[in-house]
Formats: sequence, structure tokens, C-alpha cells
Amino acid sequence: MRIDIVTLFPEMFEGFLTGSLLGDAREAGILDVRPRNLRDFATGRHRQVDDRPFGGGPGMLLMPGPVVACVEAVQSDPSAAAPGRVILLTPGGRPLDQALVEELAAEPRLVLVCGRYEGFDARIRETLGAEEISIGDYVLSGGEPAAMVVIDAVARLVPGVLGDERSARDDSFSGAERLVEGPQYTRPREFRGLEVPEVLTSGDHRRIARWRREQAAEATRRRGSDAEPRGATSQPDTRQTERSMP
Ligand code: 6GU
Repeated sequence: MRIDIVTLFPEMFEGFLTGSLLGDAREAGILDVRPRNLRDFATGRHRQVDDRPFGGGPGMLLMPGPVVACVEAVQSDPSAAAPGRVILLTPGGRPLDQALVEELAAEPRLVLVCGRYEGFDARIRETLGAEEISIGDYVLSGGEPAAMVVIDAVARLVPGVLGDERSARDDSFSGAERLVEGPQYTRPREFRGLEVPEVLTSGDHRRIARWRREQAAEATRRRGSDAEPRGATSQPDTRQTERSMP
């Protein structure tokens, strides 16, 4: 899988991409992740990439010229087979969930564009046929941490990236049931007076499987069923229904 990242801060990705999971996958040739510096596509004496919004308002917007030029340069790289699915990371985008992560993991190539300032000129999305993704209802100062979240979640579903394929399949939120995982324990058997539940050390695999299913169902109920936000079923919903994010 190939992932290109368009960003004003390529150095933010250095530690992330050389860390254990992604570093190993890149070395093994399973994942090819390439940050590209948007500033290289700025024009003019001041290497400008952002400007004030027409009509007034706070902050600065990424200009269409440099972003479109950078994405088009990245897409025309003959070493990549597909042009890639172009994704703008912005708080007003489609919320990321595991179903979307699974969809993205099936793509041969992604181009992730990190926003800065107040966002993107609207013609960027139009020109590139891009989609927009958000990682949650809060505002980050830039799309870079969101791109890392997307890459982490997607990469671990790419075959060969995780050592043990079963661990991705058994995760919370994967598969049809969307159960939250129940509690798990490792050594020691007793920690500060807290014992590992007897069933887990019993060696009775049917009992263990049943206990785990019950615990997962209970954890799912406590969280607010079906992977809804915490408390969504136990309290009247007073959150705003309109997305009021920038
Ligand atoms: Cl993708 N970008 C920014 N700037 N803030 C966010 C976000 C993205 N997702 C949630 N908040």
C-alpha cells in the first residue's frame, strides 16, 4: 500500500514513521509512506501557501494553487500504480470509524492532505475530487495528528503489518458485532491484592470463552451500546445536532 502525505510539517512524521509497527512494515516493503512538503509548491518571493478568507473572518486558508500542484505532482509519480484516493483532513469531514478504516485499508493508494490554519479554500476539494475526513468532534491546530491516526488505524489492517492477523480481527469495533473488549489480564496473578479472575487460569476454554463474551457484552452496555459515544443511551442527548465545527 502506498500513502502520500501533503503537509507543511513533514518532520512531524519522522518519529511516527520509524516507530516499531510502521517502521517494520516500511522496511519489509509492505507499506510505502511518503511525506511531501507543501512549501515546495509555494510560489512567489514569500513562498506563500495561505491567505485571508474573502468576505472576512478569522485565520488563514490554504490557497488552492500550492495544494493542487503538490497533490498533482504526487499523483503523477510514475512509481505508483494508482492516482490514489485524495483525502483532506479537516474537522468538518466525515467522522472516522472502523468501517471507514476498513474501506481505506482496501485501497491501493491514499493521498492525505493535512490542513493548517482555518482550513482549505473550497476549490481544492472540488478540483481534486477529494473527500474530507475528521477524527472526532474537537479542533486540532492542524491535520497532521489526524493523518497519523488514519495511517495507524489503516496500516494495522494491511496484510502482513501486524505479526498476528487474529489480533486485528478480534479488536473492539471490528467485525459485525461492534462489541467493546472486556478486561484482560497478564502476569502477575496477584497485584496489590487484586487477583486475576479464577476462570482465566482454570484451563477450561469453553468457560473462558463464555466469560469473555459476557464481559464484552457488559463493557459494551456500560459504554453505551453499539459503539455510540459514552453515555449516549443513559442520558438525554443535549449535544448539538448540527456540526458546529469549522
Ligand atoms: Cl482531521 N483536523 C483538524 N484540524 N482538527 C480535527 C480533525 C482534523 N479531526 C478532528 N479535529
